[in-house]
Parts: sequence; C-alpha cells; structure tokens
Amino acid sequence: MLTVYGRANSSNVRKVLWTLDELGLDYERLDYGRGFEPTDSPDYRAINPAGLVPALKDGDTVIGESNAIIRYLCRKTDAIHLLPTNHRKLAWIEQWMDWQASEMVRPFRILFMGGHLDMAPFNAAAHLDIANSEGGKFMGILDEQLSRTKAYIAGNTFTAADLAAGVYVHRWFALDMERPDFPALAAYYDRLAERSAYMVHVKNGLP
Ligand SMILES: N[C@@H](CCC(=O)N[C@@H](CS)C(=O)NCC(=O)O)C(=O)O
Repeated sequence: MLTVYGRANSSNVRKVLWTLDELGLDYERLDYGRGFEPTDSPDYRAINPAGLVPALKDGDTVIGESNAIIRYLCRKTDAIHLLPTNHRKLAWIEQWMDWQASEMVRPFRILFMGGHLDMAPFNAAAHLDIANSEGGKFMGILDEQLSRTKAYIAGNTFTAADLAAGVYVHRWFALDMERPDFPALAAYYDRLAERSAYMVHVKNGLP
C-alpha cells in the first residue's frame, strides 16, 4: 500500500493525489502539516528531512518533493505517456516541472498565504503587489506556451508537466485577485477540468 503524508488542502499534496488517481493507484493518506500532525518532529523528519509535505512511502522507499514523487509514480507504473523515456521529450517536460518548482511557485505561496490566509508577513501590501505582478508574468509565460501547443504545457498530450503546474493554474483562477486576460490559459483550465481526478483533488472548491 502506498502512503501519502500530507493534508489534502496543500497544493503540493494535491499534485500527488491527482497523479495517483490519474494512474489508478490505491493509497492511504495521513494528515500531516499545518493544522494536523507536525512536520518538524523527529519522527516526521525521518520520513522527510525537509520537514514538509508531501512525502510518499512505498514499502521501504520513502521520498519527499512533490515533483520527485510524480516522477517516481510515473516510472513505477511505466506511464510513458506522462513521462516518456526519450531523452528529448523527457527534457522538455522536466524543463517545465523544474520551472514550476523553482520559479512559478514563488508568488503563489505569497498570494495564498498572504492574500487568502491573511498570514503575516505575506499579507503586507508590498509583498502582495509584487506577487500579483510576478504571478501574472508567469501565467503569461504559460499562456504564450499554450497558445503555441494549443493543448498542454509540453505539447499536444497531457504529461507530468501538467501534473506539476495544474494546481497553480487553478489557484490563479480561484484566488480573489485581479487577473489579466489569458485566453489560452483559460481554455487550458477548462481542458484540465475535463479530467475527473483534477476535479476531485484540485478544482474541488478549495482555492
Ligand atoms: N518543494 C516542496 C515544497 C513542499 C511545501 O512547501 N509544502 C508545504 C505545503 S504546500 C508545507 O509542508 N508546509 C508546511 C505545513 O503544511 O506544515 C515540494 O514540492 O514538495
């Protein structure tokens, strides 16, 4: 049995739950993280040294980092439609996964924790203004890319790049804030909503 450690309202946990359902895998989920079991205890840090959710346990294998977990699950199930073995196609997908985790996530943390949860220091107007503008810049990059592919982030099929970024696209549309008009991104959000697992774990009423 696969075990996911992490609260179901966390963006990074939602990516993993969405992936598990796309792959048709059974799992149990344990509530760790803000408002639930602590992630800074020695017991939890033995599971994920970073002290963050999600983590995944598969027998003796325990891993953290949501995008590493997505890749692990795709490889475990030979889901080459989501994560191809061809090094060129794979690099193109991983480029977007790394961009999501290192660049795109930054303003969304502030927009969510400051703008939605009203937590200091993220709720300071100066932080929120910068995050709103940076979030718009990143969503604009995705909008341009989707105008080219006319379908999904890394090309004309749904891949692990979409599993990594789709939660933040949802947050962009779900959070209460001003947004420029991004038609290709809006069409993509509708396209993702055709996937039942996206509706269960991502576009499920929570921002
Ligand atoms: N780079 C990490 C980031 C993980 C992360 O920031 N997790 C947040 C929730 S989205 C967390 O653990 N917050 C502390 C908490 O919930 O207690 C990943 O992709 O897994």
